[in-house]
Amino acid sequence: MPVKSAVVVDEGVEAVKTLRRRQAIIDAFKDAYGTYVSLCGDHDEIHPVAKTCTDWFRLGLTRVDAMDTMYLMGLREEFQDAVQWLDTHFNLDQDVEFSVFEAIIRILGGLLSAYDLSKEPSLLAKAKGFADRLMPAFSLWPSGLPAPVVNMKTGRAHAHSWQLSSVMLAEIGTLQMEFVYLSHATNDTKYAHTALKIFKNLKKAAVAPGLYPTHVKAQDGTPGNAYVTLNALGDSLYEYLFKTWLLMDKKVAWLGELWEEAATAILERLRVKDGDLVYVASLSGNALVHTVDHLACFAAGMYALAANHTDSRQEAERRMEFARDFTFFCHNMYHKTTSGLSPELVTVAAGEMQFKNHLNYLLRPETLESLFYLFRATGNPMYRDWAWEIFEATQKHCKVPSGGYTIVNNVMSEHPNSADLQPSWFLAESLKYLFLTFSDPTVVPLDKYVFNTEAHPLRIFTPRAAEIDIPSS
Ligand code: DMJ
Repeated sequence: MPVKSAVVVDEGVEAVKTLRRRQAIIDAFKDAYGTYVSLCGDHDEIHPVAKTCTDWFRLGLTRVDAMDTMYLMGLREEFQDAVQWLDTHFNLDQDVEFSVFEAIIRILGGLLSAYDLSKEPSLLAKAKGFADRLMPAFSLWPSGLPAPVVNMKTGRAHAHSWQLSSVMLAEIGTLQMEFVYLSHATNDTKYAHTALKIFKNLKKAAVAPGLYPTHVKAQDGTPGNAYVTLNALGDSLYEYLFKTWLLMDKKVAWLGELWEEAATAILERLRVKDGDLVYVASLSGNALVHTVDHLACFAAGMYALAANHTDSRQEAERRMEFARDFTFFCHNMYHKTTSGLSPELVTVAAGEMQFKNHLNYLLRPETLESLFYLFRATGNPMYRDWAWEIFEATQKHCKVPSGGYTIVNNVMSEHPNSADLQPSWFLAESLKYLFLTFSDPTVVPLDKYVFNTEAHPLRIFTPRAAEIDIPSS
């Protein structure tokens, strides 16, 4: 009996601690969002120190990106205000050029997820209207690969001026989730066909089975270089191969095969163990490059989720082991710095992480994302404690006294200085993954939802035959 009651007390203490932490995360969100709305609510992002505003879409980006987070946190008044704001301000007839990639993951993904959770029909209508403005991007080249830039009003699509003949891997492979979901929700197959065709032709771009280079030739989709990475430029293509397959309830077999091939190749060719450190290197031709971007830290969570969807028990264990080891690596990108915040990247030499350059912290989500998946997969409270450490370091160094949060420079300093920007992904992703890490697993259950790369959860669905039957032309 005494033993049993001791356990009960411990559980109670743990539950109170979790509740307190969750509330602190909600308070941080309210501060970040409230500061944005009061100072820059008609703009995209805020510089909270200077109290100035930035626009690139002119669509209230931070609000759109943050809507599903507020919905999940139970901030329904804020959510309804956001729906109303969009009804009067979401104007697509604006002569602005923007990144198709960013538009899809943040605006389209944000609208679709907010629609999925709330079933507010105006959000789906806006998502469809917005996607239609992006469609000209897919007609610039015979390959059907998207042009990286489009003008919202005129539909003029074009390449980046510094890179006319090729497109980045992440830009061609980070739209399929949003587009297949949109087709299913609107019963209009054109988005799914446009998006799936890119994956259907992806093997043309491979430099080895399952490995794709950061640049692909825009005209015909063949390799533009021989650099393979889960860092910037490559990362989310691999994520979308896996998650698009999951989102369509694993009904598209060829997509599952593409993912399996990539998942295995990454562990076989890019995984490195050096001393206590396990990480994903990049591949330049046949040479490994031992630089790990914070961005790549999403891969730990991806493999934890993938382990649950892997038929071979041995391979599932290998994936889970990598997930645990790489999460430990990403945790140390924070834990070993002076401020407790991670730099943008580390290099690894002789079993040690080197913190030498790119020492800025951009309030990025990827490590928190992996900690969320690892906690869901294992229930080990250590992952909650690691997530909390990051939250505390953020409170200490990134919270702006007058309101909001900012990215900072020099994480190896005891007092990193502000670089004055509150990125929309801090509200869309970092705070959402934190909140979910301290919530019950029934909040966004992983057997019913898949998160896009901007942390927007989309509900798994069974595709209609017409959605996955891609015309051959
Ligand atoms: C986000 O926009 C997305 O997570 C994207 O996949 C990568 N970069 C940022 C956050 O770091």
